[in-house]
Amino acid sequence: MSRILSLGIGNMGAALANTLLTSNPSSPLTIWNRTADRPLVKSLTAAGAQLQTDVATAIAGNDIILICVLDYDTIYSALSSASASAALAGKTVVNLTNGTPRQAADAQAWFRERGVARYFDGAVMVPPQLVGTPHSFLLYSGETEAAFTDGVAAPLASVGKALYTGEDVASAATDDLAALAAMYGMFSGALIGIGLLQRQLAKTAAGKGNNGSGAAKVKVTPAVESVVVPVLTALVPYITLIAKNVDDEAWDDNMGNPLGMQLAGVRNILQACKDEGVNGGALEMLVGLMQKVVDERGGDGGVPEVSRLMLE
Ligand SMILES: NC(=O)c1ccc[n+]([C@@H]2O[C@H](COP(=O)([O-])OP(=O)(O)OC[C@H]3O[C@@H](n4cnc5c(N)ncnc54)[C@H](OP(=O)(O)O)[C@@H]3O)[C@@H](O)[C@H]2O)c1
Ligand SMILES: *[C@@H]1O[C@H](CO)[C@@H](O)[C@H](O)[C@H]1NC(C)=O
Ligand SMILES: CC(=O)N[C@H]1CO[C@H](CO)[C@@H](O)[C@@H]1O
Repeated sequence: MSRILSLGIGNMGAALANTLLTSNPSSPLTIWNRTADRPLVKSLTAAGAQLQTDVATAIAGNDIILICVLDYDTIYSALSSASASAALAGKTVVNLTNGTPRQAADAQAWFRERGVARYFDGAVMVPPQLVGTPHSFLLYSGETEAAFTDGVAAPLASVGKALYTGEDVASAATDDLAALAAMYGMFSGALIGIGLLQRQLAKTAAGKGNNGSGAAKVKVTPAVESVVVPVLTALVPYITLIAKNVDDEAWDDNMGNPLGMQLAGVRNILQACKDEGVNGGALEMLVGLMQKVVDERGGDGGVPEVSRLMLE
């Protein structure tokens, strides 16, 4: 049975540690934290986790070193001590800290120099409150799928459904950032939409004589719930069609939505933002790229061709 050490007891580290503890009460869990007197640390020790204040001793006594921190400079200096470095030899490190693909490759090299037997880089794809529930979902990459299945999949099964993304240690971070990029694009568009809704609702309220105080009371939730969310939900699968046309370089397939028509639509959003006093900056760059494709090839193609201009 693998003994697990959890390094980093913030919101996410505590959720991971808590799930490991409760799902397998017979197997001990060691935790290490940078800061004294964190309520999260105390609740874990109360639940049976063993707190180890010396990081080298903590590493030496365990097989799987699970890392989930926010900022890694000090953790590197803690792990760089001669005793901690020596203790790392032969261990399995699973790093669930969010980072860039390049940082994942650098971390792999750093841990390999210290004789770590296996280094996996991963990402938690849900917020802490969903860790350990049926919705929980994690990405892992590095080494081989067989090494992942043999050494890590079972001991960490309780924290969430695992997707092994590939032997390239950078692949989990890349997949994670691709999903987050899509999510933040959705958020930035939603914030523009909310701004337009607030402007219009405030005018409606003012027209009814609720001047001043009326503006503070406008509620965008009904329009977001009844219009914005259903439209977005229906369009999410469209991203797969975009991806397929990118893979096939099927630039002429407009999927029924020619770029020229879409460009006019996005220009309407930006014009409304100007008219009403809403910051539409997040969509300006997209309009510029769509216009460039239309200038080069006309307006009959599809949105996927914009991807050509994204690689700088
Ligand atoms: N929260 C989410 O919704 C979510 C979702 C998916 C992925 N993640 C990822 O999970 C990771 C952790 O996030 P979190 O929400 O747990 O953050 P958090 O609650 O702020 O916790 C940060 C943890 O990192 C430790 N830490 C920070 N700098 C350190 C250092 N230099 N040396 C040693 N320990 C250090 C903190 O220790 P101290 O207690 O000593 O400060 C704390 O244990 C991030 O990579 C994040 O992107 C979070
Ligand atoms: C863990 O992974 C992140 C993201 O790949 C990386 O930036 C960091 O340097 C790694 N190591 C530690 C100790 O956090
Ligand atoms: C290394 C370190 O600071 N460990 C602390 C972790 O939290 C516990 C309980 O809050 C402290 O007693 C440790 O000193």
